[in-house]
Amino acid sequence: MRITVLSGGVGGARFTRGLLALLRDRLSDGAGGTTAQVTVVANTGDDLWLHGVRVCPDLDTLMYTLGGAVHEEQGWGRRDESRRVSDDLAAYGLGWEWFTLGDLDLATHLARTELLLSGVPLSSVTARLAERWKPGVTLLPMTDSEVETSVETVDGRTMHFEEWWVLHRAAIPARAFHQNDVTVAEPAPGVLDALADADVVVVPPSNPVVSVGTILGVPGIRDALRATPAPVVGISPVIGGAPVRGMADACLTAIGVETAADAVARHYGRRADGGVLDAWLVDDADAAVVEPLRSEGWRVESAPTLMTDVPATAAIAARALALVDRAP
Ligand code: GDP
Ligand code: FO1
Ligand code: CA
Repeated sequence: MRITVLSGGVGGARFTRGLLALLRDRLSDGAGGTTAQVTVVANTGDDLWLHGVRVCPDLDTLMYTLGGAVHEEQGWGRRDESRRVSDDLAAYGLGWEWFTLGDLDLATHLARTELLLSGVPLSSVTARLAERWKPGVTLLPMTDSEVETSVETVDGRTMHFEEWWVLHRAAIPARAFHQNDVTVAEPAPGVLDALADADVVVVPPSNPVVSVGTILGVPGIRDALRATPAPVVGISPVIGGAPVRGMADACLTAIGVETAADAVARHYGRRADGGVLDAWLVDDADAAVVEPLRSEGWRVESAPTLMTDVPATAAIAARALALVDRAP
């Protein structure tokens, strides 16, 4: 069974961790793994150059989370991290105090940068780094070219997504999100095949705007999603009118979408209506949107969708796959 997931960082990584637990249980290979093949297409719009190294936040959150090395509470960066290098860089007055690199995390960025500078494309670099962490999935950047997200705020400023997200905590109202040079970007090798050849495609509870939306903005990916014979099922990242964590509400507001489980579904759109989804899983707190969406033709159900731990997340994944008749 081939499953393709479009993912940002924390939300998509935690979902995929639960999905893998479900697959290892239901489709066991008898050696602790699974016979299923999971491909994760990751957002790279958060990426940036810092201190001369290339930082890929969502790829690293996926790699560390699925590799068992992530700082669980933070959702990003390494467990057991230290900050000797970033503190010493601050002594030189370099970098931002609001966005720093841990010492162990820095090794990842140095390894990535060394390989990139030797001419290795990001998709191959990612595969090389994943050999160490063994995430249990094929981890693909959405594209090999640099397409950094910049945020245009309503007061006329433009800044890197990370500045808006981390320094300003998305508190400055945004007018638009732009991915630099995305119009000339191509899906990374393997991405289109992962969509065309999947038995099921999952849009996890990632940020619909700056994670999934950014992935869909790479030329060819949205069309491939609309064209795949695989059913496409999404899980709402909004519960009871609010994101579970982070500031996806600020992102949705910026593009004129209400922060609500049904509004996000309509934003993605049903494939039958020109959108990208066939089915949508909302939280029990939003059960009231089920009937109205069904009356519009949606295949939709409510279920517990808080990823409180791995078993709970595995159950969410099971409900999502069952919604499109792909329960393992
Ligand atoms: P990021 O790149 O680190 O922001 O991570 P993602 O874009 O992959 O996911 C962020 C989204 O995950 C946020 O909008 C959250 O609302 C959503 N999220 C996080 N935890 C949960 C959860 O337990 N359940 C649901 N349904 N959504 C969640
Ligand atoms: N988030 C923070 O809130 N503060 C930081 O100092 C910070 C550093 C950082 C370094 C590497 C990395 O991969 C991620 C980092 N993040 C930090 C998280 C980052 O903002 C998120 O992972 C996503 O980009 C938001 O979707
Ligand atoms: Ca992210």
